[in-house]
Amino acid sequence: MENLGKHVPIPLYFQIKTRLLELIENGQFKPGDQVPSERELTERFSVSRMTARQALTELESQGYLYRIQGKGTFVATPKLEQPLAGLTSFTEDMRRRGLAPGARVLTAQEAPAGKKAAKLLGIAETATIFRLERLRLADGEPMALETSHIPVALCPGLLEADFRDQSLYRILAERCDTRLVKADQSLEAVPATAYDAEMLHVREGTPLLLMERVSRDASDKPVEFVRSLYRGDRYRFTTELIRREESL
Ligand code: 16G
Repeated sequence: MENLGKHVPIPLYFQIKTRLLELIENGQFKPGDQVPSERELTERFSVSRMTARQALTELESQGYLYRIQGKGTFVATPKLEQPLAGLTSFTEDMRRRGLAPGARVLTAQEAPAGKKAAKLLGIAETATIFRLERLRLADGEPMALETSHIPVALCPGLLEADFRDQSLYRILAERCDTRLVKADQSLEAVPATAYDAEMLHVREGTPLLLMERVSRDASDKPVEFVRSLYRGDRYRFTTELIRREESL
């Protein structure tokens, strides 16, 4: 790596970060490779330990690097690219990438819908919903925390299903002949709470991508309201934009 420009108005930590990023992006550092330590960067670039740390910490929080206590800092596998256009299930998404989908069931219960779910699902607040909270895994690694709400009247008996290795969308189709064909979805960034952080194996405060989705069947009936928290360091959402008319 070349020396830093000490007389340019670009912070030294940022210059180091950019150098490392170039090496990752052009494949000289591959996923799993160890990158130079704080001490090595300090010596190599004649900078303070804090400067070297800041470069590594930013790359870590942006998902390019990960640290193993006592071992060092390594290049992370690239983020999963997920198109926002299609209505797919987690199970389908992971299989398509050649990853093994899995889930840890955190809650599976029947309960009154409550205000928000009732409004979004178009049912009474006192109507019973099936509430399923799952930690979604890809090859055993936590990817998302997902809480689904489904009116029990639309598909009774979900409580008996084993959601550790079964797709909710598949069960809805097979048991209740319910197929989801469209959805409204929002996306926003939120910081990980202590609970999210523990579940998703990230640090508290790490940016997560919160998606809220109401999915409907062919008759336009809302079937599920889902709140999904995706790891911001493992996902990149993509979308195709089409310019429909000029209004300049
Ligand atoms: C996806 C959906 C979620 C759906 C789940 C079903 C997003 C943001 N979320 O994670 O709404 O409930 O898939 O997955 O895309 P499953 O069929 O594998 O249980």
